[in-house]
Amino acid sequence: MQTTQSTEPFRVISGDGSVGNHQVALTDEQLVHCYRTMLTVRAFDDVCMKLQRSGRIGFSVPNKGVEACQVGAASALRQTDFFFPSYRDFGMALYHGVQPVEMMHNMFGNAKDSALGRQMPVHFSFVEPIKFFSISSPIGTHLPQAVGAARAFQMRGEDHVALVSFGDGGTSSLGFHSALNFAGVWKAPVIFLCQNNGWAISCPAEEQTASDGFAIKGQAYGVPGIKVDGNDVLAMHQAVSEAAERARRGEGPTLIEAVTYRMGGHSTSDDPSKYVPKEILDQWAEKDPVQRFQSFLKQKGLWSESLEADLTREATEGISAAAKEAEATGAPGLETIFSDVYAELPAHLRAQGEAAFDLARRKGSADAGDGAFPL
Ligand SMILES: Cc1ncc(C[n+]2csc(CCOP(=O)(O)OP(=O)(O)O)c2C)c(N)n1
Ligand SMILES: [Mg+2]
Repeated sequence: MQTTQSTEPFRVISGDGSVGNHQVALTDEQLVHCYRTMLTVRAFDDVCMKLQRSGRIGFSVPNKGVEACQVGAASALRQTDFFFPSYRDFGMALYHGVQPVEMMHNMFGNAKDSALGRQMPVHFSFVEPIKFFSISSPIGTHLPQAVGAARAFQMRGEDHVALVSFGDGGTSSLGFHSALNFAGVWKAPVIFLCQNNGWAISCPAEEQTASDGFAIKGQAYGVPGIKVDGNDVLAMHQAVSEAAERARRGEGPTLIEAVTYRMGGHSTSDDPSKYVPKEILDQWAEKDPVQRFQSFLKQKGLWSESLEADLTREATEGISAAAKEAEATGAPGLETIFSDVYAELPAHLRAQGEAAFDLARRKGSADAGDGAFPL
């Protein structure tokens, strides 16, 4: 596997879907599940975009183009491993069995949201069926958290692995450097997954760093780096599997640079047509990860038109039903503003709470607003 900007990333599935002599490690059932998850990510994005544009939710983050990174990586890990995701990674949760409706509760910030509306939309956190840590808006803060968790596994003699996922922009954060340093020194069982999707909002990856790509940044910390085709589910699966095996053998962390492309906006607050060159977008559309994986499934004899129709219907109907259910679920109670932090509420918060409840009793609770979000 290669590390530098100037070399080609590790790839398994060619443009026509063939894999040559490569041994496919996933079962047929797992391969179809990868495809199902990618289609579900697209359906979730699509519905959320419509919900946001019609003012029913405040914000969303598109994943078009980066589905193979998330799904390939998740398919290489166990449900008992720990995920420290970025906001473009919910395919990892879907792959391991989190239900779309649980995600939709977060998008609406309702009473069934695991964060009770205290987080932004797309900032999911789940305890079951996987340990999917609360997504952090501040870029790079979750990398040291993942190393801390990995260090704890080591000290307790557990064989879990922590996977932390972040973007090309995330490599400029302080958290990236301190996390790689500690992980290298401790040989912590952590996988750093840098999804180089070409952009950090409107800053192109080539202006993000003067180094020869991102995988090479591990060298300074004694962490091996590899560069992988992030639009290739099987290459991602293999790279993350090998990194996880290394970590479980006690050989320490790996930095994986997954080369991919963000084919949509940064978020629903962004207009990428202002800065993404159309000809580059067209080139990446040719490498669409969902199409590539579909071509592979065809070559393997696993794809049919009826499978496509069934999976598409399952994804779109499932997400629409989830959105309806989440929209119909009430908002968290006003008292939840004050719960879950202190075992005993301090006097000043008690006084604030009483004032808020009194106001609500006299004036009624605030409604959900007009959907505008100040971001
Ligand atoms: C510490 C910090 N600085 C700036 C921001 C604003 N911001 C939000 S997303 C983002 C770009 C991140 O780009 P990248 O890490 O490449 O991830 P991508 O969005 O491409 O997946 C920035 C600068 C932030 N959230 N946190
Ligand atoms: Mg990026």
